[in-house]
Amino acid sequence: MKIDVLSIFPGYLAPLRESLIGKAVDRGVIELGVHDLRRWTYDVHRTVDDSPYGGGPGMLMRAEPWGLALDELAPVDGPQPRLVVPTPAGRPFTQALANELAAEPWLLFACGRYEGIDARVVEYAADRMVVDEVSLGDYVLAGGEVAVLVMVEAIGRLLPGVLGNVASHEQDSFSDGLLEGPAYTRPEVWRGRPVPDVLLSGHHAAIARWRRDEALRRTAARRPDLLSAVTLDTTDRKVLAE
Ligand code: 6GU
Repeated sequence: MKIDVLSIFPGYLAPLRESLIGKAVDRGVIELGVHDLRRWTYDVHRTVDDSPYGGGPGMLMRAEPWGLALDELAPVDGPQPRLVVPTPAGRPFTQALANELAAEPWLLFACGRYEGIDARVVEYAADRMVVDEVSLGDYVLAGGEVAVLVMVEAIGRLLPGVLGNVASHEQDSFSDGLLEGPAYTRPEVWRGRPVPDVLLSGHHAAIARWRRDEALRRTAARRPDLLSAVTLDTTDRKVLAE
């Protein structure tokens, strides 16, 4: 997968060269390009922002550098990326959207400051590429860069060969619509706290049932909104009624 990122703070994207995603970049599974938007400014001060028409606080990003950058990275007569624009005004970033984006051959992330980018940039891009304005949640970040780190990590770990253990996708929180319950490793007793007996029993069906019960209880306690989308059988309902 090709991933390009446009930002006025390219250094903010350095963590994409570390750890799991960094290894995928080193191995060529992800072809990463991080680009300084100021490369497409031509005034002496390399200006990327200006005050909003109609007044109001803060600054907006000017359309001009964005237009030039998009035209150079994705020429109009060539293949087009899917453009992802992080913004608190976007649609929610979910595991389902991560799965969908992981199936794309080419993603281009456009990082703006939170007051945003001149609205004509997204309109202009949408004439030739699929554009998603995406939000991580109901809070405001100072810019899109950290959101891109989050999204690229969520997407990158889904790419074939990036995670060592492919089966672990199927056990992720959200893959069955529930939060994952607690997990334990050695020692069997730590500071007086034992691992739940069932996990040492070797009884695989009982372990699976216990894990489901814990996932159900945790989801009911922390994210009851998720339960309406989950198919619950009689056993599940009994556990939740306890
Ligand atoms: Cl994706 N971007 C910014 N700038 N702020 C956010 C966000 C994204 N999601 C929540 N807040």
